Amino acid sequence: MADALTGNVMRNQLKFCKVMKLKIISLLSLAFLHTVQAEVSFPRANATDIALFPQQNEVRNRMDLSGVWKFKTDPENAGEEERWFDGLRDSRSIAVPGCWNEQFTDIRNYLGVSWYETDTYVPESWQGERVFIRVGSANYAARLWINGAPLGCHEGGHIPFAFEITSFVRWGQDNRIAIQVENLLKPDRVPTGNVPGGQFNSFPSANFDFFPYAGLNRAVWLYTLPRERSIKDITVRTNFEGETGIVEVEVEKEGTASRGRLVLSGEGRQIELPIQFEGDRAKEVIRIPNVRRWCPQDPYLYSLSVFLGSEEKTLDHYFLNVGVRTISVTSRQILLNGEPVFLRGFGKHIDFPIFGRATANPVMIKDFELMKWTGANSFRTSHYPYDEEFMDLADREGFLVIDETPSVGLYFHGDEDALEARQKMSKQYIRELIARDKNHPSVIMWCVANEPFPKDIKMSAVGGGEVDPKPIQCLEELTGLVRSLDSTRLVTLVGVMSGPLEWLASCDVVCINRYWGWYTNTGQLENGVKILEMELDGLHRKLNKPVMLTEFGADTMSGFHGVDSEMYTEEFQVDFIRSYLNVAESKDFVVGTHVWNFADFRTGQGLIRFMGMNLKGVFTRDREPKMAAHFLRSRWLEGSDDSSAHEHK
Ligand code: GCB
Repeated sequence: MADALTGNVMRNQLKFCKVMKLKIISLLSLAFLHTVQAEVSFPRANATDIALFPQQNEVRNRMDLSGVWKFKTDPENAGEEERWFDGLRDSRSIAVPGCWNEQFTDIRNYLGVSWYETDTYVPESWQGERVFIRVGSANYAARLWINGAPLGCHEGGHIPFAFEITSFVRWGQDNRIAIQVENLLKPDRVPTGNVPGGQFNSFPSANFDFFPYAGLNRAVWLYTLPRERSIKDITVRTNFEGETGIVEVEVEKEGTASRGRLVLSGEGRQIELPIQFEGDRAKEVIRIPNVRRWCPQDPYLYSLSVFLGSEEKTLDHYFLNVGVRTISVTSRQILLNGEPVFLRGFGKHIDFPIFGRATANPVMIKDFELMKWTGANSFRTSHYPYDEEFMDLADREGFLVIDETPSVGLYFHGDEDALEARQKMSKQYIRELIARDKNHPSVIMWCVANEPFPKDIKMSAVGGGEVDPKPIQCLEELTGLVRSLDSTRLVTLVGVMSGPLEWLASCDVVCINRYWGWYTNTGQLENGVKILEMELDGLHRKLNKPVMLTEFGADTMSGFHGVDSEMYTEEFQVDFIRSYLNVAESKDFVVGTHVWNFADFRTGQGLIRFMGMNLKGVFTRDREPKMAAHFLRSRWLEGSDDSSAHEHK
């Protein structure tokens, strides 16, 4: 029986791969036409400059530059030579944050060079401070000018970058900020695009399954730091000794200050401790008797203020929320505060009509509301880091987050230089993401890649066979880098269906995406679920680690019903999700189930994406529930398996 199933699996996989390889359109030449190269005059952003989000307090200032900016596309890439950074002519208006593909009617698929410009007044009162610019996300590559002078560049979307602009500022006057952004899809970028023989036959030719929304998708800030002495970074690590919470605070500073203090408050108590620097670092431990532990049922946050200087004279001050919790694994469980926890929730996207992938705070609030409404306690930031506000909210709402880098669509064959460039980018993303998110109690696991793709997927369908050591080495480098930067959290990468299990060996939790009964064994859910069961047992037997289903789901047209549970009907989606949950929950080594996806989302155009949409959401793109959302609520929140009773609530 197992052999017959395996044979069937192999045949179906071959068919799947052939379809995927059909009609590969090579747009490489177009991509390279517009290659923008960094020069000496454009220093690269430094990952550590994004460690602390801008704050307004008695010593720091910040200014949100969100609003309507000037915008102009530059398909010939002539702007730099023509000095567009001195002032855009014949520009149009664009909202920042916002992606250009959704705001205009004529550049939906345009990913080439574009220019943004705004003028901003910098008050005289800021003179004497250090002034920085922080760009929340420029997808994909950006170069900045201030008052016509080149400032710096950054590569990689979905993650902030910052530059000091003090020496360029005109105090008490308007200052012109020009940002050039381009989002060309290339095999040496991460995520990858225009990959010969790539995974997705779609237009635009992304090697990933979501629309490559381009532009300034998150807010741009100006902010100040005290000139002579400032706090550069704070790292908080938490633990317990019995009922006492241990909060280790490491502070990194710049400049001459030699001391400061920590003030932690919560539960009506305040604990104050002096800190003394050795070199640029100070480390102190705060002990909280009868500590309140952060967890989904009680996401309690203590307030921590870090001061530089003396009580009489504050030189710098930064505030953080602190959730006291631990996270660890055994061979069958994830332990939160030493207790087993099961992750129930979703793989998500940041995606909404007109906003595209840009910050949309009401949508963010709604998403948390709806996730709580289903009874979810967890989500993955598939397939890129989300906005800082999103992570703050996860802390406050008690969600357990798998925080993912943008390394989706990785592959390890072909051009060596491209592989090296991708590996470098994946490492850069890890450094940036950990620098940005390391103090969020909600983040329990870093994910270094989604579905890295083997050259010959059929070879490794059931494990065994010859395994190429190169990908394993690349992936181990990534998980190793995470461990060297943060030993207090778990690390994983998410395995593709039929990917070699050897690739998953360096993970703390074996995370897999599975679509048996959808992409293979199409429509035959019963067979699909049998394979899933065999596979889960095999994975745990061989790797002896907890396993998590990070994706499973079925495209479903909202309002589409059938007497028979057929593909695309709401009934099929419920059956699919129910069958997978039943199998997963019957295994004591399965530690979580994330349904793919929380909501329908925009993709490129392609044969398997009707109307350029992935329809696997349990909510529609505008957040209306499908039957599956009611089903999950019954199951997760009310412990019942009856979706029909809740259909029309
Ligand atoms: C996957 C990918 C995800 C896709 C999904 C699908 O395995 O990780 O990005 O959207 O499958 O629906 O095909």
